[in-house]
Amino acid sequence: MCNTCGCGQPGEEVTIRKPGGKKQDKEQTDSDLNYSRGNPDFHHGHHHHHHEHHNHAHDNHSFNHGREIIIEQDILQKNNLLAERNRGYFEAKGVTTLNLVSSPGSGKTSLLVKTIHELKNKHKFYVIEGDQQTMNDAERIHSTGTQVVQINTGQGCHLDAIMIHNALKELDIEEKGFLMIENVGNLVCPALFDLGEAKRVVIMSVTEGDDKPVKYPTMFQSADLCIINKIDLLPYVDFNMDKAREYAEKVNHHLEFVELSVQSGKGLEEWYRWLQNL
Ligand SMILES: Nc1nc2c(ncn2[C@@H]2O[C@H](COP(=O)(O)OP(=O)(O)O)[C@@H](O)[C@H]2O)c(=O)[nH]1
Ligand SMILES: [Mg+2]
Repeated sequence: MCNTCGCGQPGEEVTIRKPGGKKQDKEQTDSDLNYSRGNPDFHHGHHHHHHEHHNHAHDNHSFNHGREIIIEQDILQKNNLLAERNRGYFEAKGVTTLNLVSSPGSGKTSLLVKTIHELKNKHKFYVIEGDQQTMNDAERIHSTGTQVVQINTGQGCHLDAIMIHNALKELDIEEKGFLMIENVGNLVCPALFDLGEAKRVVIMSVTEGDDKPVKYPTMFQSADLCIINKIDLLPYVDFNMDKAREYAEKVNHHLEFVELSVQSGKGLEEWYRWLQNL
């Protein structure tokens, strides 16, 4: 279970695998990398604080609340340490890593598939897909001929640095390029977990409403670029572009914007420019 946001089940397993294999195949199953969220190393600090504070025997509400904060800080601190290790690895490999975050269905996978199709002759891409269940998105990326690893988080609502650390063992990064990490569709918890990325990209779509940035400010605060997708649907939905950008700028005045439609192709050039200028 994730003590930070409360997602997941105790002892639940995260699965990391590659597409293209026969899932029932013994060999494939053996090569699958499974590990428990209950990683003893990851929870060691939790135990330590538990005992340390129990000696004081103040078992009241405010004590419990204080302990929760300590556990949360401890887990995020461990995550940040591992994220820094991932970041060092990316730098050494010459890989520019992006963490793509959004609500479910805003178009992360569609954008990735389109981007890879259009830029794969110029740049090498690697992809890590995060979803609670299924290999669907990894299969979509695999069809472009790009190396991809799928992380299934089960009940977990976000990727963390240890999952990326483990997924990297399954990726053969043989040349410089871009590593695109598609996070689990969720505008809340992924904001808290640094994966070691160079840039964070938040994607919203015009069907979601223009007030997302003020409803989920942490995600917009921690992002470098905000893509506003599905502008082909603007004539049919009640979405005020100026308001959306104003709300987002209010929580993060450094935020850059690209308005685009993966479907019509409008605005994609600007996104490619941003990407290739990193
Ligand atoms: N109209 C329209 N639909 C889009 C666009 N981009 C993605 N979609 C659709 O939105 C749905 C969700 O897209 P997907 O890429 O799976 O979103 P993800 O959950 O963020 O990865 C799919 O049915 C896509 O075809 C777009 O620019 N315009
Ligand atoms: Mg997706």
